[in-house]
Amino acid sequence: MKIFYSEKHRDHYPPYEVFDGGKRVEYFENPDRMDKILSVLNKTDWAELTEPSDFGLDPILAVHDRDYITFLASCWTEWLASDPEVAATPEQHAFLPATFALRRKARPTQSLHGRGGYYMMDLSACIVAGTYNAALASANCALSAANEISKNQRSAFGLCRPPGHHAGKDYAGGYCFINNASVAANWLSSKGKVALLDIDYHAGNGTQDIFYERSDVLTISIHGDPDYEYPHYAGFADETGAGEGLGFHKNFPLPKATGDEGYLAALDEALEMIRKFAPTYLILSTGMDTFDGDPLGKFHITREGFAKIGKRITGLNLPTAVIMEGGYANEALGTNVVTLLESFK
Ligand code: SP5
Ligand code: ZN
Repeated sequence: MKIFYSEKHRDHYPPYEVFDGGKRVEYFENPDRMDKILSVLNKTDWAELTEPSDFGLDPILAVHDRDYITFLASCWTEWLASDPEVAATPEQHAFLPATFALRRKARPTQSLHGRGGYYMMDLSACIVAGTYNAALASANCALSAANEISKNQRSAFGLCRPPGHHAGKDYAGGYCFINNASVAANWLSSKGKVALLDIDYHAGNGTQDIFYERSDVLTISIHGDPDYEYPHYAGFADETGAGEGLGFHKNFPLPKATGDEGYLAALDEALEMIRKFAPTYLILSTGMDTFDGDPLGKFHITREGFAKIGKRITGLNLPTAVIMEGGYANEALGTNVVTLLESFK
């Protein structure tokens, strides 16, 4: 099985993020996550580590606003040039806005922080020097995996970092900048119907927004109920698509402490919807933060649970691009990812 991976993620390592209450904490979405996954993949005899191809900006701009991508591209250098304190100690800084474009008809104003608050939904998508190149490489890993399954391969894995499913058409958030899975799904959609199933612990708000009015890409997310969990404002059961896309989005908000059994019941419903939709391809947004003991999650999925999840999804018998999203219990992350992938290899 091809695993598309680029070392470019390493330079995207913000020195902190901001939690509720304004608390500065270490950046949970860290490069060590990839090392932990790679070390377990390298022990298997089926993981074929491959550099992604460069697809250029066109497939990314087919999903994201050009001005938003331009903001991502220049944010850090603009900030460095405008603030001597940042220029003196760049490694101690991360670009974040402190004012957000809430529910008003907002526009991205000229100033850098005016654009920041417009293009960012929270304080955990910190931009540093390596962020933009890491995000591009990450999107290329997803596109390369999509390309692989379009060429009759049963599966491929986009080992993407930074993750993508919280990023919308014109905003970053939740460690995500470019919505890798959506870019890949949109790219594949010219070749056939696509279902995108999101099994990250957090609701895939960005993916939901991007495809909300489309009927050619079915999007489904299984996650912690936004009533108690991040991203707080998307992922509710009554959000089912709009216009052409009505009926082509589905959320499964689940209660705190959901374990294997409750999770698999929701998964079975999701898989039934996918069978009825009869897509040509499946994109699997894969977060392992549903794991029992993940520092950012409240579910109790076990390692055996991940094996069952993988087995049931491969029961669809669809060419599948598995795309890495979240998962922060680093010590178990490699084993959990490989356990899930075992069904796809
Ligand atoms: C890709 C992905 O999984 N993004 C998740 C972003 C979550 N960011 C908000 C984290 C809020 C953490 N709440 C504190 C819990 C500490 N026990
Ligand atoms: Zn997550």
